[in-house]
Amino acid sequence: MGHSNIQLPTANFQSPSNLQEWVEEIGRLTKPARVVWLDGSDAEYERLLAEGVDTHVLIPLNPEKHPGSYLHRSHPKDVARTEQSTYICTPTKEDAGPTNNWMAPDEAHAILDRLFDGVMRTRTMYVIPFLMGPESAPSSRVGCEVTDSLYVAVNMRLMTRMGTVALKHLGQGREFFKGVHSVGTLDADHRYICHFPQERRVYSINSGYGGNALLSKKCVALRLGSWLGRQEGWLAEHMMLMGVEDPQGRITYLAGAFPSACGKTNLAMLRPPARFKGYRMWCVGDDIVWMRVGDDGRLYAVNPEAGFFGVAPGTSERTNPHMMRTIARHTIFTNVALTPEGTVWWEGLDRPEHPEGWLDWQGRPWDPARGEPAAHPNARFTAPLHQCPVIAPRWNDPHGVPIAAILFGCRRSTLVPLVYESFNWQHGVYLGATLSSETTAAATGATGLIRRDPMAMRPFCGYNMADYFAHWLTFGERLQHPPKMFRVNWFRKDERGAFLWPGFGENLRVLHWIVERCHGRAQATSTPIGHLPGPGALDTEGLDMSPEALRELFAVDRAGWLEATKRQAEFFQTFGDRFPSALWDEQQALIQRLKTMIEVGSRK
Ligand code: OXD
Ligand code: MN
Repeated sequence: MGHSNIQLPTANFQSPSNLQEWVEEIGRLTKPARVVWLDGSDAEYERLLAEGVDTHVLIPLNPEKHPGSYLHRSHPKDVARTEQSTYICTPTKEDAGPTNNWMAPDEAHAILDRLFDGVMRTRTMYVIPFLMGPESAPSSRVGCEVTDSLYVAVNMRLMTRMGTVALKHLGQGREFFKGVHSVGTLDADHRYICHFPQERRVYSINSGYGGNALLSKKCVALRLGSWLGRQEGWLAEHMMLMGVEDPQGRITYLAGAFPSACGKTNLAMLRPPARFKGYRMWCVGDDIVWMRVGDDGRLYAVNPEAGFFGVAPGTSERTNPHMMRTIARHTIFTNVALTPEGTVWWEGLDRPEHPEGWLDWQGRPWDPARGEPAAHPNARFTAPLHQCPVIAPRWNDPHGVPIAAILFGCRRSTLVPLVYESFNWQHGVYLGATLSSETTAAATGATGLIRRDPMAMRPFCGYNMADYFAHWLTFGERLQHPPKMFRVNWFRKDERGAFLWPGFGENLRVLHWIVERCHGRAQATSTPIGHLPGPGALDTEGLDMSPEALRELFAVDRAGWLEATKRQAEFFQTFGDRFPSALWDEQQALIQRLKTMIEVGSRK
């Protein structure tokens, strides 16, 4: 890298020497034609957008309908996270555990050194310092991503607190997360997303797609973050974070882990149905939380991100009116359909009245008769958090918000009731560790298969999940006032395949019961699997639901659960001796309770 082509940070943009040295090291490897340090200013963002339009990376949308917004089309084979090319590179395979792909650090570095050598020779290398977490928060952490993708650069501007603010936080000589990304040739056969937790580094090559390329998100905030959290005594989780304000003005904060594309975003900004007059919902985040034990022995959480990278299909005025406001301006859309008026469209938005001249997500004329979707099922939007009309006033609070309840949600058409509460923290960890869900389009591979997804973290835990469960257990011991923990499932179906529960805004009925439980007011019935809403405790008035459907939603299927414990045991066994015995004990206790179910007075 000749010094002549390095655009040095300006005087008011002093980068610490350890950061400079690292950027130079990556420059020597990737040999970019140009290096541009990003400061995060508005003017710079406008310049990048203009460059994106000139180079056809971004298509400007109708400025009246979508002010400041753009469409990007990814390579058709680069449309989702690719877990098969994602590696945890710890010194031993056991440290990565059975749920992760593992590669020895030396072997991974050798492959990456070869692939990255000169990869940016004709390209610009953007240097993107970013801050995860609120400004001035001791729990916030700095990272830096270098990338040759302008799309990544503009997305990082929306997703993180980026540029000068991060450098201010970093100071001299402090540790930071290091991310190196190149779109390379987009060759899926040589795609690698490699994490080196011990080095706080991640390298990603041959994909430009969100979760593979916006390294702050899954790679840093979750995979490296979870590893660091274990060292330092905190938790990095795949959770939404919201506040439920009651008519008295009291806000109760809930965090919820749900697998990808299972409705975290819709839940985090739910609009209360008419029945809940005086209630307001406040969104703090929709995808990631960092949680710590506060000085008062309570659980506190922040959203380390500053933007939404949400799934477009299915988002509409009906399902998420607040998100529709959020993405009404300054938004980057990826892989949605384009109309001749310069507006965007996706399945589930509304009924396409006259789709003449529409282009599908690949830019091809869209013919609905062909039966192919106009938008990719994993099409996305990127928008800043502050545009959300119900963003929580405390979303930037350096202390975070106190968490009263943790939800573990899944997408299961059978067995798992609509909602139930754990007996205590340890049982709650068991509910999280046994989460399983039907797969969605957020990752490549078949959809609709049941896979085990503990705490919704299976694709995102940067170390052996047995150690992760143990970390959850000891973390809980430090909480003098632990939150309550719940399992929820909005996705139960009847024999004909129709959803039993209306979902969306009506989920507030479930949240209401949860909040009331947190304040010691709602009734519950004890069953072998946990506390279910007591008779009449869940408000179902005005719902068009048959008594059979309701019964079904709260039934405890003894044989089904006994069978489920066998699948759980198979999973637990994959961790060998490392698996915490406390969770085996929880399972044994459950089996005992199920076997004596009649005596404990359950419904079946
Ligand atoms: C996401 C995911 O993009 O979980 O948030 O895939
Ligand atoms: Mn996610």
